[in-house]
Amino acid sequence: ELNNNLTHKTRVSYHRNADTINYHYGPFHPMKPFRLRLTDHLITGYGLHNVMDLYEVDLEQNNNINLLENKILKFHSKEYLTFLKNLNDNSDQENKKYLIKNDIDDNDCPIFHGLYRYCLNYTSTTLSAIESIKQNKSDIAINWSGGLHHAKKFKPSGFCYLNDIVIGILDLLKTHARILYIDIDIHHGDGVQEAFYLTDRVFTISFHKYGGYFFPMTGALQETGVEKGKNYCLNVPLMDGIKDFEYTQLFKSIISPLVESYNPECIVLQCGADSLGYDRLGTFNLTVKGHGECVKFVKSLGVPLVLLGGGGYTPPNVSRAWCYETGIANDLILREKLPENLPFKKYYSPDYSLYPELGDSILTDLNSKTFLNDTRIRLLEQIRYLQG
Ligand code: TV7
Ligand code: CA
Ligand code: ZN
Repeated sequence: ELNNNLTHKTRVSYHRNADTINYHYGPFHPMKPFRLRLTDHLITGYGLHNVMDLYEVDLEQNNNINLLENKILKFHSKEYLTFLKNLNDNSDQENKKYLIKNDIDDNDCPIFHGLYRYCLNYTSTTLSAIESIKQNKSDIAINWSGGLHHAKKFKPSGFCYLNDIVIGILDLLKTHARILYIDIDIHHGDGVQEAFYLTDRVFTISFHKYGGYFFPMTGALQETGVEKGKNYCLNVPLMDGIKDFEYTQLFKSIISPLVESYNPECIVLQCGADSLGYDRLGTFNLTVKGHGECVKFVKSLGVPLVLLGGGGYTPPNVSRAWCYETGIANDLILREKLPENLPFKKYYSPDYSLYPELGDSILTDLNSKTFLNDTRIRLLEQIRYLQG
């Protein structure tokens, strides 16, 4: 194997923005940017910041807001970007007009203080990660504040305002011919799928819960792309309660032949942590180790990799998963016992472990063996169309 981790350390870059963690969607809203603070404390607690290239993304120091806005406009409409930019200066009536006209759900996507700044922060941090891959400065580039996969051209959706993934991939397409996008958030990656539905240069695949009016209600097995993009999109609809073994087995058996056939020059992996057991919104039963095994497997393929965050609504578990996966990127196995002087340590009680067991109060696995097998067979059939 050419990409030999025994002789060459994986070059990992960690892209973060000190400001993003300070924003609030509102007191009852499940999306908590605070989970990024927990994640960063855990990562530095384990000393991982010492083994990676650190990029502190700072909008104030970056005098290229114009350049950033031009990249955003490669996907989002001018009208929508102007709306986001002027939110705080506009009258409430003007804002309400845009919300109604575009059927925006402002419970899911509230207008909170500093919203535009928050959006520029996570988007510029994803672009920073993309840039280090474009310039071949890293093998793996990480931005846990990104991965907001639902945002649409004209409007926010499902807690996502700017689609940093689409914006990032469009930028990466300048240097890379084929990009594979993998999404393990429990929700369907509809915004990213839609953006690249007509092209064969970006292959999108999402694993998600499907059925029973679960948001965003798209992502059926039958959605596989159109025109030039036909067969360059896959969906893996799943039911409640799927566990590590079944999920990782399905994941590997699909991703392996897919990468073999499509031969991507880069992989963008959205690591939404709401697929973990006990998530406040999710209904799967993955453990930190099971979720991380997907990341480990993708890393083992030896293709340049961008790791992004996404959903995740039980903050201590989100931080456990993303810290563990930062370790995986660096070929490090982290000890189970959490660091001694960890801020917010009480959030990790009673186990104070990086890999807590799920316990007995989990949801029943509704994915039968036959259902999973049928799903796998159909997906493998789709992948065979790729060879021509
Ligand atoms: C990537 N589920 C985003 C996932 C986006 C899910 C939804 C909520 C929710 C919103 C709240 C809230 C909530 C307990 C949960 C059909 C509706 C039902 C709004 C109340 N509590 C990602 C989006 C999803 C907002 N939306 O993939 C404020 O749950 O199901 C829906 C839509 C209409 C709107 N209502 C919910 O993980 C980052 N929202 C409490 C307060
Ligand atoms: Ca998904
Ligand atoms: Zn989600």
